[in-house]
Amino acid sequence: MGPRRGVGERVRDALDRLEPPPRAVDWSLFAFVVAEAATGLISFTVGVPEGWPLFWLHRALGAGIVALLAWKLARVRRRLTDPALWRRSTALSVLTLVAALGALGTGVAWVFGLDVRLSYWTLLSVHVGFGLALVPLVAAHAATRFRLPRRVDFERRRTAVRYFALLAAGGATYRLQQGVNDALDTAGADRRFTGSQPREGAGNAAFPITSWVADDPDPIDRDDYRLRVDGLVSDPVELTAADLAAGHEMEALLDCTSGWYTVQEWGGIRVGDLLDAAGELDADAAYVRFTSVTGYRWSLPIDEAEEALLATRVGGEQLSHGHGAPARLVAPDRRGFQWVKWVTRVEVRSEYDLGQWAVTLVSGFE
Ligand SMILES: Nc1nc2c(c(=O)[nH]1)N[C@H]1C(S)=C(S)[C@@H](COP(=O)(O)O)O[C@H]1N2
Ligand SMILES: [Mo]
Repeated sequence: MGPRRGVGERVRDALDRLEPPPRAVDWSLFAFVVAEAATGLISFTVGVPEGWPLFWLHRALGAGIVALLAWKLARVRRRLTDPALWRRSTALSVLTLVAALGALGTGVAWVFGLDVRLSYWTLLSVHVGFGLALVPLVAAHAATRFRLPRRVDFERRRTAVRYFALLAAGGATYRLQQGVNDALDTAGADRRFTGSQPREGAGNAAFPITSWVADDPDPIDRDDYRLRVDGLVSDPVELTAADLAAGHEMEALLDCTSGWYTVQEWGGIRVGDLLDAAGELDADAAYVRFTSVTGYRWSLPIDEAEEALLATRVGGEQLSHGHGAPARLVAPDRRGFQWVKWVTRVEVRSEYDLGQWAVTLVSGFE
């Protein structure tokens, strides 16, 4: 029996035992960062609860990066603190470190329920910014000191076990952290599986007005407004705002990728009924594309689209301009960026619209 040891010492011992060889740490950091960017971006498209493992993986990888970065910093510390060892590439290394700490710090703070806004940006958007900057930085940093991974670095059977342990520890940390949130009742406690935090209340004022990137059109005059329903239909039509007030209602949850969600009662017209107004569907009809007055657009498979709502009302009020008046798409189980606002065209199509991904990023720029 040795002398009793403190918790800190034991954690350090456990970390020492898990530590992979230096080159494996470096390559793992690279791989984990790429995996974080991938899981982070893909998670933007996930709105159904069955997608939860992706969010857990993102958190576990993040916790893994904390450990990998700690090992790495312990090893290269002197290259940063001793001016005699500074090279031109040191500046890049420091920049990469800053981006990594920024991404980790904002990620952890977000998980703890911190809900600050930096002017237009939520903490989660800042996290995304750091994360996206980190990928090219890590790639450039790796290129300045490029050493191919050797098989021996990863070969030992223990390596796989170590990585599994690392991810499991990451998952466990997150689970533990949830307990802390619940106990302290922080804003992190009632977030969704996507990490989004609730915005309570009903109607226009209850939730933020968000544009994905730069969309900011002038208000649309209700009397001049026309909605075109066309594409693979027998009788294309133009409808007025009054035509859309069909009295259909639906409760649906809007979950924005900038980190908030709201449950609202939406009113308007079922898209299936909207399409009926344009006659028969062509046999090739497979998608319905919703296009905004700004050009912003998104498509849904036709079966899903028919169940969606083109909303003119929210929480018993007329939809406000900021929230997409005269009409916006309500697409249950889809992330917020797919809920097209200021819809002026509904088009039935035979093909998937790959271009929508680019358009949602650039629409609104002159
Ligand atoms: N035309 C258009 N529709 C849009 C957007 C946009 O930028 N342009 N932003 C989307 C995003 S990112 C979200 S989260 C929701 C936000 O809806 P809200 O502003 O009513 O809260 O609208 C979506 N619809
Ligand atoms: Mo969003």
